[in-house]
This record gives sequence, C-alpha cells and structure tokens, in this order.
Amino acid sequence: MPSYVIGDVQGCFDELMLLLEKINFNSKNDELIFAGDLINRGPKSLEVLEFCLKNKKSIEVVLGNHDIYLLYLIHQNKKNFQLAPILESKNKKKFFNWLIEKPLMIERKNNKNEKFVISHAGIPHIWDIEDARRLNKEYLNAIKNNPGGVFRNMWGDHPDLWSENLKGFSRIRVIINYFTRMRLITQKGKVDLKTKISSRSSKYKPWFEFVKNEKDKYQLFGHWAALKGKTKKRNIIGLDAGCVWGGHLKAIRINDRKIFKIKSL
Ligand SMILES: [Mn+2]
Repeated sequence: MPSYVIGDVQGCFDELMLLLEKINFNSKNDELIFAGDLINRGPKSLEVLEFCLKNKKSIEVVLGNHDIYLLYLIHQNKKNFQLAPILESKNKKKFFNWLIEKPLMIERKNNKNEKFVISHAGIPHIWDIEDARRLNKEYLNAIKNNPGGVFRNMWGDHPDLWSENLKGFSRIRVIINYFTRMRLITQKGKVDLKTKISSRSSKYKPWFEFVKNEKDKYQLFGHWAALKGKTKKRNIIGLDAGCVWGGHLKAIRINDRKIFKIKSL
C-alpha cells in the first residue's frame, strides 16, 4: 500500500487534485497523510475538507496550527472571513468531528524498515520518540475530555520552555505549540514563536539543527514555507514548499522516498 505524505495544502485544492493525478491516486489502495494546515490562506479550503471527508478511509492528518484554529472557531462559534465558506457549510459539524480526533504526530515504516515520524512543525530535540508519543496522547486525551478548556486556554507563546512539571492547560498549550508552531529553538529547548528567521548571532536556531541524525529514521514536517523544503539534513524532510505563496505543493512517497511536486497555479 503506497503511502504519500503531503505538505501544507492551505486551501490549494486545484494543485492537490493535480498532485493526486500525478501520483495516480487510488483511494482503494493508497494512503494520504497530510502534514497539517489543510486549510486557510488559499482559495479553496472548503473543497479540500470536502475531499478529505469523502475519502476519509484513506486519509490521515496531523494537525497544523491552522487546522486547530479552525476547530477553535467552530467550537467557540466564532467568525472568520477567510474560513467563512467552511464555517457556513452544512458540513461544518462533520468537518469538526473528523478533525478533532486527529493527532499531532503519526509514525510509519516502509518495507526497507525505514521509520518516519510526521508532525506539522517537527519534534524538538528535547523530546525522544517515546516522549513525543506520550505527549501526543496527552493532547488527544485533553481535547477529547475537555475541548472547551483546551480551546479557551491554548493561545499564547508562554511558557516558552518545555518542562515535565507543567500542568493543566498550560501543559497542553506548550505541547501544541511545539508540535504545530515551532521554528526556532535554543539548545535548552526554548522556542521563539515570534520570529521566522534566525540571525547568526542568535542562540535560537532552526529546530532541526539540534536533532541528531539517526540511520533509517526520518522526520517529515510542514509549517515552514520559507525554507522551501530545504533543511540541509538528509533525514529531516520539509514538505511545505509554499504552494499558497506561489511555490509548490510537495509530497513524498514513504515506500521509496520519491518526491512529487506540483507548481502553484
Ligand atoms: Mn503551520
């Protein structure tokens, strides 16, 4: 069963359809895993979600910051101009129920025994894979048991440093921030959620620079369009090639690590 991991679609439905044509997508055989940010900014967010619901048996998603924002808007009955077609859709509740069960990370293996971890922003070096799995589960439990509490308390850039001592909703907020918003981080694991570019003098660096290379272990992530997918690290593969900004929609086939790209229309 071929598995494709697709970078940030952000409402670029037409490019998504071209990509599926290119990979000869067959919903009976193939799996699509979206690296988050399915919606917002681009022209056809509603169409992207409708496609996902229609094909939900063959689709998995890790949530991105925009997807969580949409869940918040629906749950708290808020308005948003760009997302109005979704918020006014008769399927709004269905989209919500589908998205709210989605994780912050997904793991896959191919038949060469190469392991892939998929998340929207990445997994910081201060967490090992067991930490990441456990914290993803904590998030899933929290959003299941008290979605209102999570949505009302998830905004903010602080605390900006992970600690096992964090409790309650600030703990969940920090987990969400690392998995869905992280770009720059320090050796100690402090995140800067405001700036997008690291200066040479800064102790903040792109998160993946601190991640050790491990043989046959790959991280796939989206979120950071300005990188154009380039990390200079073989095992860390950026999938957000900025389709919504005039770049490309990018995907990787896990089975053979082949890359597929569609130029933005
Ligand atoms: Mn994002």
